[in-house]
Amino acid sequence: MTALRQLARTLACTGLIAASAAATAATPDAHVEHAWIRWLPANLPVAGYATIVNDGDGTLRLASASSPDYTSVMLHRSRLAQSDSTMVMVEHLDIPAHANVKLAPGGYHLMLTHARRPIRPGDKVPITLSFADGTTLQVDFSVLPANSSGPAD
Ligand SMILES: [Cu+2]
Repeated sequence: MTALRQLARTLACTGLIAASAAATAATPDAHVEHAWIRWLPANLPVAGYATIVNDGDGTLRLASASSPDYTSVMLHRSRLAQSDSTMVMVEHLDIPAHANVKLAPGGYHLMLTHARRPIRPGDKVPITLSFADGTTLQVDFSVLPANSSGPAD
């Protein structure tokens, strides 16, 4: 690669970073681990799982989530009632200070419906988590096969 092309690339990257930083709201003192989606065929609704870690001194309240790849992203909780499992909508999810909350099969999850593009295992789906204090966190969720039990560590 010539020096000029290298410079052009560097400038393009810098511009991109500056533009996205300006468009993004403040981020909370938190991070997300093990973000993944269990892929299902036939454009069925899929569930997103992750561990949200609150690194801050105050409770963080997850208020909503959205993705450019799905029309709707809802916060759900699975409940095992007798032999069958039901899902209920959750208004918000509190992550205590210096603690984490796991979104995992059988419990809390993000319910993603109506994919806007064909989604396959191996894809990344960006999801923006919005918190009650106005901060947002954008996380890439890895799309894993239907029989997966989560990302390998
Ligand atoms: Cu659900």
